[in-house]
Amino acid sequence: HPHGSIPSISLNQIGYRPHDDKIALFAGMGGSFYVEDSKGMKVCRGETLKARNDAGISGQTVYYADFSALMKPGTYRIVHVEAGASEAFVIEEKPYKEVHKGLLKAFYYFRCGIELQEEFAAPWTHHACHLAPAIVYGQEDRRIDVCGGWHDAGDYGKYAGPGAKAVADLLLAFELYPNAFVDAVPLPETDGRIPDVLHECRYELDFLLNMQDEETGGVFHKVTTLQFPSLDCMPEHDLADLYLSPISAAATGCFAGVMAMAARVYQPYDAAYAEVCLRAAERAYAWLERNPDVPGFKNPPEIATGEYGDKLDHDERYWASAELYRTTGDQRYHQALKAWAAGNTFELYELGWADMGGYGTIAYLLTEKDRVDLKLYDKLQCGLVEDARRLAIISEQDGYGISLAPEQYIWGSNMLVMNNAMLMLIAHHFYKDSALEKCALDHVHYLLGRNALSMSYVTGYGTNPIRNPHHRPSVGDGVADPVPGQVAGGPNRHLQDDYAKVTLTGQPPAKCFVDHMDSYATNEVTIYWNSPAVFVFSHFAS
Ligand code: G3I
Ligand code: 9MR
Ligand code: ZN
Repeated sequence: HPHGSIPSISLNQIGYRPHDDKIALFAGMGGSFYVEDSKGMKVCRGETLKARNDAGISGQTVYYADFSALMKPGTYRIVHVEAGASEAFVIEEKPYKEVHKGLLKAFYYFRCGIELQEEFAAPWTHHACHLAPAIVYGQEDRRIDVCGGWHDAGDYGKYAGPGAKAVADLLLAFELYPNAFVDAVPLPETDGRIPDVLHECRYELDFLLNMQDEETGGVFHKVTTLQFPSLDCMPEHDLADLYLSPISAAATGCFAGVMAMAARVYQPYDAAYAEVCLRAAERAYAWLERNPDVPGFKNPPEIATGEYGDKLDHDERYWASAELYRTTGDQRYHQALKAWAAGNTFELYELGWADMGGYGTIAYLLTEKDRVDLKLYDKLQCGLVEDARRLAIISEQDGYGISLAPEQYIWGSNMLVMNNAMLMLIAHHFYKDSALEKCALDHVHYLLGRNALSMSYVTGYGTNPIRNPHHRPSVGDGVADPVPGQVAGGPNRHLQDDYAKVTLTGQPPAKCFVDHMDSYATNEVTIYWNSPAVFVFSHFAS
């Protein structure tokens, strides 16, 4: 039989744990299959059992090849008797350990303002970048040093909201799954005392602290050049003036949330730093109180970089009060969060860069039970599990076992995939519902190749990973392989870039993805697509 990958077999390209369900998917064709070991011995055989019509999402019928009975650790291929064989995958106790580490290491590669040295970055090194102080937009003679932090994405902007989401996901992963972070990444700061994930988050938190206006306590929405540089521009060559866009309530609210969170998490390791974070959170909160009703952020006319517009700041204010309450126990914050929760003006379970209510809800649900309003607590907990179960029900109907409706294959759909898995795992944390855990794992399988394109959406991991992300260092560094461990945006049915328009018109939603560097609306990478993936993989790696 022919070896080599054919696109109609899709599975988790890294592999499976011995006791997990193991299901490969055949697109458009059922029939007999067998699994062979690395010596070519057939170790199990079967018939595809059920088929799911996935017409509205991937445009095909999907057949299930279940080889869950195979539990012996080893390296295998699955062979469809007519279509051919998959690439090799493993069955082992901890198959996701390396990819988990890679997803976290990606944040180091996103670092700005520091040289990425050979010892930690080889071969993806670059010089220190974006070192000049930034001009405050509208106050041209005022400059502020906001060096450091992570680049947002394939571009070199640094945006407060997306940064706060990314840090929040990583800190939550550490709070819920500390065992997943025992090994060193390693990083320049690795000291064997403070877990590396906290070193990495501090790199961004220090930057965010500089984004807080010393005069008012408000937080600048973003710092970027006026225009995006060319796609092959290395960060150290991006020398155009940097501008701080105006302060926004959304940025200030999520800054307060993530700083209050950091104050709690860093307390046992560095009490002085925890204090700095808490003071910053309180100053941001005071700004919010002084500015109860401000318009949402819009790019100033000269600034053409990512807008991250957000019309509604109630969710960020809710998150800030929930986190400050969890950290300080001050009833003032408790009253505020109860009022926001009762207001019904925003979603309580969203984990996006714009809709952040979920972080407030999670903070409250993780508060000691003797400090909460039990009625509200129960309401939020029931709502969370209902939402998670709703996602699991959608997944049961889906050809590839995930929770996205057809209209949710949008820019950054892989964030929704990982956010949904994260929400299910948090519900599982409270309810120990193994169906939710299994469903979250199906989302892992999707990200690592069990999808309509049989592609791993994580650079450097899996047998058929994306290779050409819209990521300036990966384009400009002269290294053949892209920077590893980065999650691509994923299928986007709205075809919002020219390359996608030309190549993908007419494709079903889940196939609106192209592994080309010009397709920024499907194949860019960002910190906040990586961060929920770190959370989810932490569960399965710990
Ligand atoms: O949610 C709506 C949906 O209700 C609607 O039906 C659909 C139809 O247009 O759109 C959905 O909104 C999309 C939105 O993302 C959802 O978050 C918009 O179309 C889409 O344009 C928007 O894309 C954002 C994109 O910037 C353009 O603004 C992405 O979320 C966001 O991740 C991305 O972020 C960029 C930064 O601007 C710059 N840095 C890189 C980064 C990643 O590409
Ligand atoms: O490279 C930019 C990418 O990081 C952004 O996410 C995207 C949307 O804001 O824009 C990209 O820049 C493109 C610009 O919008 C249009 N001309 C081509 C640019 C890519 O080379
Ligand atoms: Zn930089």
